Amino acid sequence: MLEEKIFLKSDVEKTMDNYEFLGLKKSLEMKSEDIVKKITDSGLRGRGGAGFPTGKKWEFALAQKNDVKFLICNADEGEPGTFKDRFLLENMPFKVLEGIIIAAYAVKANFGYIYIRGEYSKAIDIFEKTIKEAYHRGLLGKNILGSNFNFELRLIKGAGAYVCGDETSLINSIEGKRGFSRIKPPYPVQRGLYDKPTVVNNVETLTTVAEIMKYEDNIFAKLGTEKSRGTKLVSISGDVKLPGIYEIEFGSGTLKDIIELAGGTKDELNFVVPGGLATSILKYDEINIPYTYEDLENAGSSVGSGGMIVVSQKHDLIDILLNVSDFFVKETCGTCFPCREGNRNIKEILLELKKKGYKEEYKKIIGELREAILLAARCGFGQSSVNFIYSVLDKFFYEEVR
Ligand code: L3W
Repeated sequence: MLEEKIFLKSDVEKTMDNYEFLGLKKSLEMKSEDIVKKITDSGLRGRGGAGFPTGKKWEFALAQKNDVKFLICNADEGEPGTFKDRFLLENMPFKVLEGIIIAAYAVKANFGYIYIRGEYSKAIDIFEKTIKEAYHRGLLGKNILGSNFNFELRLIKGAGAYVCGDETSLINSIEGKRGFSRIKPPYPVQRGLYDKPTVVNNVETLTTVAEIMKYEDNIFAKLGTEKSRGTKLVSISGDVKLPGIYEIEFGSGTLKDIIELAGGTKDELNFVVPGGLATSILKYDEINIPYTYEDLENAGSSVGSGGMIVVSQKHDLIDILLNVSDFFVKETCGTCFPCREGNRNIKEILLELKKKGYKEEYKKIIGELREAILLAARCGFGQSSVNFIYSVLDKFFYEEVR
């Protein structure tokens, strides 16, 4: 039976008095370059969904010689099925804060923001108090913990737009503009907030950084597989008996094992969404694969955000498709017309499917729309908006037998 591997969830935080900020203290004694190297060597990849190597992003940022740089913690956790950042913000806010300060020091950013999803009122409350207390204790502001590093951190509440989880929309939103995505390149590390070099990292990524920096040895790098290092928080929901947050060492078990760890399915399994609605589904007979970036990619899906949704056979597939389609129609920011109009068209097709029954041409048209959106949408959110719908159609719908 697969067991959780506790790395990130190691400290129980109650008050700042009993939290040591060991990773931060060690980092402040190191040169920025050495911290960046340690994170590069750790093999940590971004935990927001795209999996970009964190050390590489920091290398790019450190190489920028601007006087003003920004560090943003992306806590706009809007990916359906994903709630691991909320867990971290509510239960381990000091470690989240620690990761933010370490990252800022490593890339030489003196200003930062944490952008928290507006619906996360408890997390916002906790983090507001955390920031206030951190200023009081010299963890934020001038000469942090007696060093010559200065860092100011502000909290921003999101206003309920899914697309603001995209780093460039999030940056626009902080600037007071509409949450529209920007064209990349330039990447935020080159030109981000107020056109200054900006590192945007996810909550889980930064929290993991704090834990990595706590140890002399790079123990994170020794966990997991060659291409998927360390552990990952998986938030499991849907038709499992024990939904919740599980910390999984990459490669230590299969998707099937993870479902069993979460108590198994309530009814006969139909399919699994491995990493949030932006990822393609895997059918009940495709889940006997190790939980790693490489194995999920080989299977045509992705680790994504770690938001695993388990779906049993008791649900109507067309209703699910319509529900998901509705989400993307509402949440597309509308800047790129293939995403805006494509998602609207897909909904129309699904409504027709519900009324008249399945036709093979539906899959073909939705496949072409997916291709067009993938080519033309500016942001990863738009580009991945049809993955779920197309993969369900592809794997479950045939004209002869439905
Ligand atoms: C510098 C290069 N930076 C890629 C960076 C890029 C981004 C990350 C992944 O986007 C969306 C995006 C995220 N020089 C770079 C570079 N980067 N090449 O790496 O980018 P990429 O291109 O691999 O993926 P993408 O599909 O275009 C993905 C966002 O997803 N994301 C989600 C985060 C969500 C949360 C949350 O819900 N709280 O954190 C994760 O990456 O922002 O918009 O940073 O700039 N040559």
